[in-house]
Amino acid sequence: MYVHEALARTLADHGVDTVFGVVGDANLYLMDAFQRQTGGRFVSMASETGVVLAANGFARTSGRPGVATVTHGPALTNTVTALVESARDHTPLVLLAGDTAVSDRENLQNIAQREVVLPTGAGFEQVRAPETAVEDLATALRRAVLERRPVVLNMPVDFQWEPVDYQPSSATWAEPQAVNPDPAAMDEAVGAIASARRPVVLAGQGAATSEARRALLRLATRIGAPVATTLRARDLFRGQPHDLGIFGTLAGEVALDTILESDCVIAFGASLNSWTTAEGSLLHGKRVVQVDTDRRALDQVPGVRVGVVGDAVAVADGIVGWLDEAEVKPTGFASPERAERLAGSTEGRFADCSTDTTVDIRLALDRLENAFPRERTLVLDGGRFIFHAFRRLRVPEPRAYIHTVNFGSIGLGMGTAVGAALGAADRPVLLVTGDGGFMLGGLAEFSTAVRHGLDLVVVVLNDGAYGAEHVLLRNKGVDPAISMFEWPDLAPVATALGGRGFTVRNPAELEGVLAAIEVRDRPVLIDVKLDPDAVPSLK
Ligand SMILES: Cc1ncc(C[n+]2csc(CCOP(=O)(O)OP(=O)(O)O)c2C)c(N)n1
Repeated sequence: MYVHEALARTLADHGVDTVFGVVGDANLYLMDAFQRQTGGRFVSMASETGVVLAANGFARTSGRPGVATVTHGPALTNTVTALVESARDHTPLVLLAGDTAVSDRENLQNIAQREVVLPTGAGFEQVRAPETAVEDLATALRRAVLERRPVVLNMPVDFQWEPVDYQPSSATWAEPQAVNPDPAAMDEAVGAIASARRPVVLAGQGAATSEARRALLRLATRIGAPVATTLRARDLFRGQPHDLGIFGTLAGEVALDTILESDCVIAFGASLNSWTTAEGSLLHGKRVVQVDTDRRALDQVPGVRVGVVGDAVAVADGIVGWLDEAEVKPTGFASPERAERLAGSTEGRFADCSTDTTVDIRLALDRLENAFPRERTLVLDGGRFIFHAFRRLRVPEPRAYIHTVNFGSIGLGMGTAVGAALGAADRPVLLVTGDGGFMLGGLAEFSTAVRHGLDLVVVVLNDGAYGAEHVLLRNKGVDPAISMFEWPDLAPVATALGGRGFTVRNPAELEGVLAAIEVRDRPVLIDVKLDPDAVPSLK
């Protein structure tokens, strides 16, 4: 067997059935063998940025490591932004990158690949020799899962046609285990919680599982605490009467009042970053108990009084047990009145400023929220529209929300959406993007979605501008012309690419299109025309 065949076999041995890629001379035979000899699915993307983004989206929705492949040199440099995004997203992902033969000094595509990769935050594994290739791939897969980040496997092209004796290798790693907390830390935590009058339970991405949800709700009920999440754990408690929604700068009015009133925050698997805490102000003067499996996550925030290393379920249940033993009474903070205030909140209401030729962004999002299937995957690109989208669009569970702005880049939504659609094929994907982000990174991968027949609706909130820059210019009294664009009409472009394109200029057209997309037989693009001066500023 040749090295490229052994690598393909190793992917299959590890349960990898889908690889996203763009092929070139350094990964071509590997992908051919993967498809032909193992029956794997090779998903060809339009660009290498899309390759890594799609693997990221796939990993996010499927819960399995994403696998991607590119050839050497410019193909690898094209992945840099997407690698940074995936590294900051803590996504387990392996990028199989071809590399120029060491002896091939004059090769146009030669570049020091390790030096390209390391600043992105991704790990790097070298295929050291033909006979270590299988082991090196298994190591890359294991590292990606355990380190929760992308790992680039660097595969010199000259090894790939070397014969090897294939020895199946199955990298194994221990399953995640419950980490029981230190009794001394628990004692301190229980002390803080038992004396709280107005506690709130906060879940972050590290506690966004259904088991953690149940345990956190048991704790919240036991102590009479409203519940909240970070952005990344959004909608974990959806439907609960005391769900405050997102804790932080995105909190609604009643939630914010509740957070400000509270005297104790018990945070599970949340990094307590500056958005969650509004630069620390939301935790000011409160007792804070922070629970995380990773000790490094604790005590980074000024004012955290008690840090507990432990699994969310073990700690939450442990706290309940200790409180029961000490016969501590529940507080009345999660009162029926508070639930009523949360349910009856009128925030989000607005005076519609749609016209005959433009739609109010809030109306567009609210109608979309109601008309699009509830069981969805939601992918958001970046831009000023995102602050409206964060507040108005929901997901059935945290894993269905795909964040693409960990690096503050626009244009990463479309590639990510392709992978997200394949990772959770039972849910339609809703991608919401600005016109700038779509033109920067979306157009080419829309055609990928068409080629692979994905169930995807792209909504372009089209203000004909880089809205984020438009408002900056307006705020300084500068003519916003430099931020304005006369893009081609996107609906016919989407149709020409093989999808179905719709233009929405007013609320009546919006209704017609929302009815039309109930039946989807190919990727859809809805170009919603907005007035760039009528998008309210939010942060
Ligand atoms: C890769 C990249 N290039 C440029 C920027 C700067 N930038 C931030 S927001 C934005 C405009 C986005 O416009 P659009 O997608 O239409 O969304 P809108 O702001 O209009 O809602 C730009 C260019 C960026 N964040 N990332």
